[in-house]
Amino acid sequence: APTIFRQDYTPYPYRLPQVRLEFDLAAESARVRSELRFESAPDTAPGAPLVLHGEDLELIEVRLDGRPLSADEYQLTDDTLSLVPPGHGKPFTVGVVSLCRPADNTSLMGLYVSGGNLFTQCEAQGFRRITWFPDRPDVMARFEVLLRADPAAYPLLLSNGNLIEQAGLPDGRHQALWRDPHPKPSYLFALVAGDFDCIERTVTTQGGREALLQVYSDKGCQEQTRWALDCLENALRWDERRFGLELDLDRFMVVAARDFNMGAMENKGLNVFNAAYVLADPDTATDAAYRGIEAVIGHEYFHNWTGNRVTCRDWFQLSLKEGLTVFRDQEFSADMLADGLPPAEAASARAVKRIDDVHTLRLAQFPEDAGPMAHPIRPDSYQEIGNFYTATVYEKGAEVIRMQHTLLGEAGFRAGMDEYFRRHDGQAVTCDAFVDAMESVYARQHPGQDFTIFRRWYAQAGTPRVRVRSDYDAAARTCRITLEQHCAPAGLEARQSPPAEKPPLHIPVALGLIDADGRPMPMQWDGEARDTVILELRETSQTWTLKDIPRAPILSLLRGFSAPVILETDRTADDLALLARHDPDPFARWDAVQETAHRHLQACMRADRDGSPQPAPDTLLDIWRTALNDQALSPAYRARLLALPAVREVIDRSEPMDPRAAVAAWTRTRQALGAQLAEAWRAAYGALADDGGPYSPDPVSSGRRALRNLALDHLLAGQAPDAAEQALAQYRQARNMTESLGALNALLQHAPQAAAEPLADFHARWRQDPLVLDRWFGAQAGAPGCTVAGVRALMALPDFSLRNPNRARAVVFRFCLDNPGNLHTPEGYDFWAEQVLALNALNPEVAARLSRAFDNWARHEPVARAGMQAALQRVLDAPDLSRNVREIVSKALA
Ligand code: BAL
Ligand code: ZN
Repeated sequence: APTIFRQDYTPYPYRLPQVRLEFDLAAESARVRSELRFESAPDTAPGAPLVLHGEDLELIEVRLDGRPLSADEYQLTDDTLSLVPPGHGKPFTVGVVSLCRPADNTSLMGLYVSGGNLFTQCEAQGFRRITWFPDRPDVMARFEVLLRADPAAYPLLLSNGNLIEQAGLPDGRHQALWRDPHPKPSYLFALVAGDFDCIERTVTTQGGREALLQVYSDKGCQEQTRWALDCLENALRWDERRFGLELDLDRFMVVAARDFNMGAMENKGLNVFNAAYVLADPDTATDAAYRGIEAVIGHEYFHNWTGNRVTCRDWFQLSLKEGLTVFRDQEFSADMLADGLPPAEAASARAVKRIDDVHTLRLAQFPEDAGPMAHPIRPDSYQEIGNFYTATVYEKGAEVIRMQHTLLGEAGFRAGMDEYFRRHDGQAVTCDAFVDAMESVYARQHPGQDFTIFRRWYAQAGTPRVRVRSDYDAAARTCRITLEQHCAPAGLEARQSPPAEKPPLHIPVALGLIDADGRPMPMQWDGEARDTVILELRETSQTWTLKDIPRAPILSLLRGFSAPVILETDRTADDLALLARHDPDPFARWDAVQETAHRHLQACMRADRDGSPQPAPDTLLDIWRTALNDQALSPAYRARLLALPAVREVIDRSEPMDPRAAVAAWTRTRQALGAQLAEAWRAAYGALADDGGPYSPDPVSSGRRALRNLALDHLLAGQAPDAAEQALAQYRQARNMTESLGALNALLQHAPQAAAEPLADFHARWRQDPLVLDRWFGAQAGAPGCTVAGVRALMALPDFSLRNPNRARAVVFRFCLDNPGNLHTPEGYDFWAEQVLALNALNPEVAARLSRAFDNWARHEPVARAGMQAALQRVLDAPDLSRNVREIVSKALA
């Protein structure tokens, strides 16, 4: 497949102010008639060729200004339709009639069938599977859309914008005309046709506009959409409050689809959602699912400004909207968690969200940045843009926005956002346009300084490492702190010869000091005493001297995770233990516990390898015991402090990566933490019992459930005598899905023989509910007792289908990502290759995601490395490989 380069961008030669589309919809075949009204762009040479994109379409007719064109008046390739417009420089109209086949579309890109209804997914390049079009984000048009269909099969006909009219037709069908007042690129187009339940609410925006909010779902699911509607209104209010951004539509619709490749899609005024991010009630959704819905509803809603009103010039700029919108949804979730709590508890609630987000970044993005697919948040090239909806573009992109927030402060960031919209509302722009707006504020705040160095975050791949040295001078009462940065060539950078130059980045490092008794030590900074200061590292190495420091300090570094970097420090185990008990910054405190756990786990793996005795987890035990018993800490926060790093993180840290050794070390450590703290776990389990009130997903009660489930898990891990009975009792008495699933998971992890009965009960109870059944599948596929034979048995069940992405994720992905002990076997490698190829034939986007599981094969120990390499080669050698999968595996093997 050809590689597309960011540097090759050229503007589209025509403007497209107005588009009219007519759809004759049926599942087998949809006929689309388009009328595209073009104008020459300012620099267009007369008669410049007009190129439209199309994929898997049957072309019926092409017209130019109403005149049908003969086949020799246009050129058709596999994916383009080109013609030479009249050279008179005046507006002209191109009309195309074509057919697509929704029922045959298993890729879930373009127009497809799900649960008997019709949906579209157009980002990034799905619109070209619907009709011939300049399918690129910098071509923005006003859309008028007429939908016609059989009212029995498709009683509801939805598209973007406002419903203008609806009527019956003489042939028994009906039609609906929609007009979107806002110009938009084709990737934001949507149509939905089918039979749905709907709940709705009218709200008045800050500026006095009445808007109708609606949530559509499968028949019978209405009661499960109330939380989503509440979240939507909360998102609308939050964006008004925090950013002064108002809904610009009379109507905002969310529709749940059972089959969806991603989480959701921000189509203008008609968001289409994976049902997993819409449907929730206490019986069927966990606390985490409630929070996930809030985050995704917020995310898509916030795109209405950051993405839709100001969109991307080209797909290399994806992080312009995604990094920024992830940052916004993270802040929304944090504010919702903290809402109404007293200040100290609010800070802890926000920290819990920050911890979860950083955990995700380390789990998904750090390995990406260390592998063959590493790319800057603004990539320079791609073969298939669908492969670049990555943790780097999204999560690291959000960190890059967050650093700008840190450097500017809340008020400065808000001023930068205001400036961004003032300059670019209604435009398709680059990441630089955003940084320019932020820089204009920063330069006012810091005369003589700019973001020249900061911009390198958009251009460099790889996770930077920051080495920290400190030197206390008791006589002078000074502490010198030296920060040194380094970022190894990553991804394509590493393949350049000579390797790419990587000049230093602008890295904000939040620093606090505590003394040997755990007390904060304020620092003199800008003429005032501060507990936390931001060191702005801009050079390869820089030193700061802190004055009036009365005692030797212990450094609390990267507070709040102020930059997406890896720290290298000479902090001792004692320093970390002190921070783990006393750091007033809740993020840094959690990180000190994580670092202590990591050090222990790596020591266990080393001991295994050397055949020496296993180290005792004494320090970790002490820290955990203190945290577990510390009633001053919220249960939600304690649940984070007491979570071991995920096995995948432990694998990622080992050199060479050794999955089976990491699983062994992790399992033994959890067992020890369970057994040796059994009394404390039992006390916590008892104290955190449900108070019998009605279910609420609020942070306090969900925090209690999280810690209680963790206690149960550790009691079982430590083989406490009555733990399995306790889990069975919890399952039987559960009053919500968080409790049921907590019990089921704990049993499957540690006492699988006792899990048979609740598993059968769960299946009998929930087999009609696809999202809950996904939980049943997922819990089993991720359990240590699930071998390749086990996962194949799950796939042989009649409830299993590879065509439904959620089900594929629950079983195949869950096994390949969360069951390293069983994946890393010869049968596991065969299984992975087989599933990548099976998915490749159905759904290239989903297949490509699974193919990423072996990204870091070359960093593994020899046996795993050879097995993964052979499996990758088997995939690469297979016929009919999609562009998506080919890009991933060929880069992995390059
Ligand atoms: N734009 C694709 C889905 C999302 O990030 O919201
Ligand atoms: Zn997004």
